[in-house]
Amino acid sequence: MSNRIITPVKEFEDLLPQEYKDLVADGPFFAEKGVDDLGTFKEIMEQHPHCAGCGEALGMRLVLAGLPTPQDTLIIGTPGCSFFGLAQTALNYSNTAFGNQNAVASGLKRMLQIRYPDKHKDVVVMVGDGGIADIGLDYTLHSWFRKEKITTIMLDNEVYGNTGGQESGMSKEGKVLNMAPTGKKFPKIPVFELAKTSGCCYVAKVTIASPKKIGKVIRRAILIAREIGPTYVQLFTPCPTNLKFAPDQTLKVAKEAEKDYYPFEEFISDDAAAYLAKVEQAKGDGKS
Ligand SMILES: Cc1ncc(C[n+]2csc(CCOP(=O)(O)OP(=O)(O)O)c2C)c(N)n1
Ligand code: SF4
Ligand SMILES: [Mg+2]
Repeated sequence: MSNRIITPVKEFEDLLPQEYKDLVADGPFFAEKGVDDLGTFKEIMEQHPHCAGCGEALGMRLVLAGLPTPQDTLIIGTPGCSFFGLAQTALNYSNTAFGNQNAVASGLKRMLQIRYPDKHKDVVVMVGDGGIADIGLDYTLHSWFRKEKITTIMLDNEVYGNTGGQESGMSKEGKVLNMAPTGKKFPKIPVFELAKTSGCCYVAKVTIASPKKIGKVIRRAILIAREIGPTYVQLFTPCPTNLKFAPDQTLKVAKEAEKDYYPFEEFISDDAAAYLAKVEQAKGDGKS
């Protein structure tokens, strides 16, 4: 994409909202911006309709700030709370039938590779834990088996937030939820481990309590998906409304989880590590 596409023609400039003009003038498009630069540029997602203290909203904001080339990124979503914020971002975004996200993303990526053979178009799935670990698990795993060059990001709030609190495969064992009154009966599904054994070349587990790490893993995941194969990032984004903690405790909850059962983990295949080293050496950037 060229910046001519987003730059308003003189005659229409007055008609565009200030938000748009700010994005053109100070946004992350065609600029080397990342999580470390937050506060110095106009962000892709600044306002959202999520509940106060929503971990997903913060997670999405950090992921979007970490995209290496947002102007050439397409986000694929599915029903769930993430849809609300993502549908109003200044990015190409498409929603799918629940659970179909990795099938749709696979087709889109293949089509873009044919249409733009000399360009990287980053296709990024960003959906909830229910969308990946439950209803979309088969499509997700098969996209990994097929080695589709897409990045999958799970916003793991350990519940079906959008539909009022059913248990998800990613809910913790024993967790009592609005619609799991006697507690979840089995442990979190090991999607992180499945990703490693199903073909992903880069896999990371991180929480919203570590913004810099999010920036780093998103960048790595997207660069590696361009040339080597599928990548997966599992991001803990706790939901105050359904996990029933005060909205100002979200970061504390994430930090405690990080110290306990949600530690930072990263897996990188040998070919992905070699590729990443080459890309970063060529760019001479310190954002790895
Ligand atoms: C085929 C289908 N089944 C069920 C639903 C209803 N539905 C919408 S969102 C959702 C749960 C989403 O949970 P999750 O993926 O964890 O996302 P969250 O809302 O927690 O972010 C469900 C069951 C649907 N839209 N389509
Ligand atoms: S229900 Fe939970 S995940 Fe959904 S918007 Fe509210 S806080 Fe966020
Ligand atoms: Mg969820």
